[in-house]
Amino acid sequence: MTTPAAAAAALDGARRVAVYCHVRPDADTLGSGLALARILRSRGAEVSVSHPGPDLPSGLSMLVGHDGFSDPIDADVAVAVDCASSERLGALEARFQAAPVRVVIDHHATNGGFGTVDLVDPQANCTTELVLAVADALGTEIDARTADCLYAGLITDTGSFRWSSPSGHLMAARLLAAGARGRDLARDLLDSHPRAWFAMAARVLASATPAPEAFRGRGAVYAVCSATDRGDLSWDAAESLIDLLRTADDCEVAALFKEGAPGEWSASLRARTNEDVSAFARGFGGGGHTLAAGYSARGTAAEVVRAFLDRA
Ligand SMILES: [Mn+2]
Repeated sequence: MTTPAAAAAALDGARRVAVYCHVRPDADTLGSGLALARILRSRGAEVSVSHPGPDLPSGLSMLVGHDGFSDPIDADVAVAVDCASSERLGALEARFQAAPVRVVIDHHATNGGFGTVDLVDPQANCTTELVLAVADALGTEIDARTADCLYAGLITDTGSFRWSSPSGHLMAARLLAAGARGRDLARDLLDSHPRAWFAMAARVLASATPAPEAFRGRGAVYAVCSATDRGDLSWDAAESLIDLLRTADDCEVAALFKEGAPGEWSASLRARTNEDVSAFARGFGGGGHTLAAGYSARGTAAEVVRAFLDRA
């Protein structure tokens, strides 16, 4: 795996750059993509930022501003941000792979590299930390709006600094000093829900079921958010529920099964101390971090839960 300087060298002088974010985009992938675009545009490049959808999660309007997202341009250099594997690019995967130079910027431990230049550092708190390192290697100043984008990935991926390394706190200080709107971003990204969310959250959390034998007796708790549970709420409405489920103090692992289109599920896994849920998720074709991982599954809720319990 390469250094920020090597990624910067691949981007230095590129005239047309297509930046790609991952499917079911979160604040880290979108903040990374938007920040990198601002950095490269300030150097005169033409840059597109794209994501495979479904659509933008809520709370990001402050970041998107006038910059926005578009279809990928034909580029000299393609960049994938926060994607643990090329499959995470969804419908945009082939488009990314067609670029002559492909830069991967990511912090997932399960990322084996799928670019011609792979900047993959599992020690990084978030992908935006690596984007900042690339900007520094390019010698580009971080303006206030770019700082917003970078800060968005940092607060969300560190659980509001609960599990940040020292470098994450230093990065936060630097971004806030550069003009990042920390309070507003925390409110929009972490502390905002439509009123209908409360009833949905109550239903899903009330369905939480313990599996004390799972993970060699360390215990798991799981809950299901079906498309019916979600109702008219947007696809990302259930994303934050895993942060409530994982507070169960008698279970090492928390699992949340979220239905997108009927029969299509994404599973979020969290471990409280040291169970390697990324290894578990890899068994289902997924990946992530040691204590936070996920995978996709198909079937009925009962089938998806049964498959999980059979291996847990
Ligand atoms: Mn991330």
